[in-house]
Order: sequence, then structure tokens, then C-alpha cells
Amino acid sequence: MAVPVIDMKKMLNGEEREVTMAKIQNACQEWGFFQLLNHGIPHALLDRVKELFKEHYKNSMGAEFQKSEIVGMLESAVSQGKNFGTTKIDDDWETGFFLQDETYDTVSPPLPTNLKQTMKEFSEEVKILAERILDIICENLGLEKGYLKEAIAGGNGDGKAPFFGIKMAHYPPCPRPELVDGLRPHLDAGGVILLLQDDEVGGLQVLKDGTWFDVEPIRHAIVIDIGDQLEVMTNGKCKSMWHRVLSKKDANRMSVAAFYNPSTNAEVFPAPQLIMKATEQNGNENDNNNMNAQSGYSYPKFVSKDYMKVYGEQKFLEREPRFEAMRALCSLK
Ligand SMILES: O=C(O)CCC(=O)C(=O)O
Ligand SMILES: [Fe+2]
Repeated sequence: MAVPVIDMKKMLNGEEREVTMAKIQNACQEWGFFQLLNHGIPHALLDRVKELFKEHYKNSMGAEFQKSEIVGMLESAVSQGKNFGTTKIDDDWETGFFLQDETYDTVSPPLPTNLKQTMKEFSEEVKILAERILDIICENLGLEKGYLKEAIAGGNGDGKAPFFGIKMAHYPPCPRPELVDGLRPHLDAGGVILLLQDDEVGGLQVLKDGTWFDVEPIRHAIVIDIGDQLEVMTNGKCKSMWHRVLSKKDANRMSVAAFYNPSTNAEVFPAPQLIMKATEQNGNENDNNNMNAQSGYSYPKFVSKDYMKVYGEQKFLEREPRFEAMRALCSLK
């Protein structure tokens, strides 16, 4: 068993298209993670993103990281001879920044012009791919084309847009990888996440049935993963899965993660059609609330920003209390 790798070139031809669509659905439902090949984003652009970001790290980020809190925490833990046993430091061996359309000129450290231009190009391409994926999911689930894109854009009227941002991260070499993760286990909160990972240095892992699986580096692949809110919208037909990044002793890993998330005011709830379908499959005609037939699981309905607020405080904790908080809030009926 391995994290699925799916070649989108095969979507072009009739018979293979069907098989590929089914593979994507299976990956969304069983893994919450998959790698895409021939996804349409020019390979030369991906190479440029990586090269320029690595250079930016070397010139403007690496030295700062060595002065950061997490480096101090690990040093003092080691010098005090702390033995963590199976517990790790409750923080991440990671450095990076978050880019949104309006922060390209204000992000710190400032972006060199060529990286800025390249990231703008990348962001346009990755948005197109995100929307393509959402439509593939719609087709697989029998939802109208554009349903998920609309639901994620949220609100009413004009100016609807997803909450889109790109996290650019480096996981520098770590002297004691057994004491601290690059990024602690967590679920992503949002919609669909598109990730460009290092060509050579692995470390990303996804948890399935109690086992951590590597998301192996594949040059020019894009890793897709599903966030909590897309799981809600698809009534569990796409799953948000636990994942983490291991730190490495002698290697520096980079990753660029594009978050295509619901807008702050988007109303998040399972697609009524999918609830109906689940209810029919369940053979229970009285049950017309948000019930997922397979698990008996009922997803909450909420406004995206309310969820993100709670997630911000509880990112590395279990999810159910966050959903409970949404039910208690009852901001939407
Ligand atoms: O760096 C990676 O590969 C994954 C990052 C991630 O999971 C996140 O930022 O939520
Ligand atoms: Fe994540």
C-alpha cells in the first residue's frame, strides 16, 4: 500500500479517464492524499519556484532560523540532558512565511523580484488546478459542476472568492530529529491543499489505519490533500487525514503549500444531495439530517471563520471537540 500517484494525462482518453476518475475518488476517500503527475502546471515553473525559494532561504532566512526560539528550546533541552522518551518537543522545526495576494510586497523577509513574479505565476496556475480537482470531485460525487467552487467561494453576490494563500516553508537540518518534528501531526482545516515538495528530501507522512506512510518526493508532482471543511462539504466522501513532517538530521527540506480554503464568510455544510444519497443508502427515510450513513457520523454546519478561529487554538489536537464547538455555536441551522 502506498499514497496513490495519479497521472492526469490519462484523463484525456475515454476508457482510461473512467479508471483515473475512480482512482481519484478512492484516493480522496481512503487516503485524503494523492500525488498528481501531468497536472498541467509547467515543469519549468515548478523548477523555478524551487530554485528561487532555496536561494531566498540561503540568503535571507537560514541565519535567522538559527536564532529562533525552537533552536534555543532544543539546545536547552539537550544541554539539560532531558530525556523525552516517546514525547517530543511541542513545537515545529520549521521556518517560513505565508503569502496572500495582498502581502507579496510586505512579507518578511522581503521577496526578491524574481521570486515574487514567479510566485504570482505559480499562484495563478495552482488556483486553476485546485478548481479542476474540485470539479473532478463534483463529477465523481454526482454534484453539479462548480458546486464545490461556489460553496468554497461562499457568501452571496459579487466578489466571491476562496481564501487563498501559500505557505512557503523550509525544514532545516535538525541535530536531534527524535526530539522534534518538522511539523507536528495535524489535520488541515480548509478545502483543498496543493503541495509542491522538495525533489530529494522526504519527510511528509500521512496516517492511514494506524500506520504512517511516506509521501515520496517525485519531481514535478503536485501533492493534493483534503482539509476538514471539504470533508464536511462532501459529507465524508473526501477525508481529511492526519499528517506530519519529520525533521532530518542532515538534510534541508523545502515545501510550498497552496491552501484553497473556504472564504471567511462561507457557510460550510454537507451538500444536501449527498445527505439524501447517504440516507437512501442507509434505507432510513426518517433520517434527513446530516447523517453519514456509513459511519453514523453527523457533520456540523458552521461559518468558516468560526471554525478557523477554533482551529487556530487547537490545530494539533483531536478534531471532534472542534466540531462539537461548532455544534454548540449553532450559528447556522
Ligand atoms: O511541508 C509539507 O510537506 C506539509 C505542510 C503541511 O502539512 C501544512 O503546512 O499544513
Ligand atoms: Fe498540513
